[in-house]
Amino acid sequence: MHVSRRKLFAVVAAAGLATSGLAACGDGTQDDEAGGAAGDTIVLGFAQVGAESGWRTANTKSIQDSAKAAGIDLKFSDAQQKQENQIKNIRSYITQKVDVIAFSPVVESGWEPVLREAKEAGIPVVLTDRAIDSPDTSLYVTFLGSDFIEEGKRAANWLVQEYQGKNETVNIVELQGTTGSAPAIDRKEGFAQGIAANPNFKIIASQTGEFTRAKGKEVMQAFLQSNPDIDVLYAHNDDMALGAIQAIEEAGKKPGVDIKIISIDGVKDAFQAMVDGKINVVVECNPLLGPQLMDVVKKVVAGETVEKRILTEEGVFTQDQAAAALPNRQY
Ligand code: GYE
Repeated sequence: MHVSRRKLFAVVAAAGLATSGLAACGDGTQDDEAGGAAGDTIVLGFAQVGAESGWRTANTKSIQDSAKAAGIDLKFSDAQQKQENQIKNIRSYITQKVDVIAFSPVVESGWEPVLREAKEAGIPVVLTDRAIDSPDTSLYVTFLGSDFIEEGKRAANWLVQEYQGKNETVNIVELQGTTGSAPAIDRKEGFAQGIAANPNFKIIASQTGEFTRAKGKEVMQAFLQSNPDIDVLYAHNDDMALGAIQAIEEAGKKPGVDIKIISIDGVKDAFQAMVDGKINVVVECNPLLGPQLMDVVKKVVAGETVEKRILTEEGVFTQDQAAAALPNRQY
């Protein structure tokens, strides 16, 4: 009997079996042709969040480059930070009968219906970069990405060290990422946990800057107008921090000195800002998920087991390390 990759996945998944190498022999059935590629070529549908940040640009490039290198036929879409678009794009991959769907969920909630459709069609789904909040973990094969709570804690740890032994109030403003997204929720929470033990740390304003430079600048301008006494900016990503730097300079203050800046991601522009003394610390979040994603996709198609959670490894960089690290930054 001829069994397509998708049906095989459904069978393996339903039986809860981990079968190695079973589907390694591509079958070249019509189902495969329907995926848009002939024979053994794996077709991957990737529903990207958007192009909101330097991190995202690097992430997209990594996925495109590594699909090419792995000989995987990539169907790519950009949802412009809108969940409705992303759902539409995922549905279109289901209709096209791709072999695997991967996506970076713009927000955490509201994915069950479309992921159930994928499951019923026997198409495995891989979450990359951002998680969903559904308790039904059978809706996806694995989640590949960073630990955003840990990143928030690392950001807070730097602050705790910086003010160690000083008994003064520290007024913090926070630029949050996209409302409802895993990195915005978790980076907020991790940071709050990290500063909780010391009541001197006060978050006096916290608002979304949607992970973009333009919005980061706009919200920082508003923060500066209503709060004359800001000591620290905690930005959930570099782009918002870079936008905020402009607002701070336009207000006649020195970023990195008058207002200390903590950021997350670690794109080159943020390293340059550290070298220039304008950002104090960057918690790294690695966007180069492409190679790991292609490995996972190949394994899933081959019927091999993959870990339910694949973590990426990341560091923390301060101004004194920035100049040495800058030439080697890949994004
Ligand atoms: O930090 C931000 C991007 O989901 C980790 O999304 C990602 C975040 C990243 O827009 O720059």
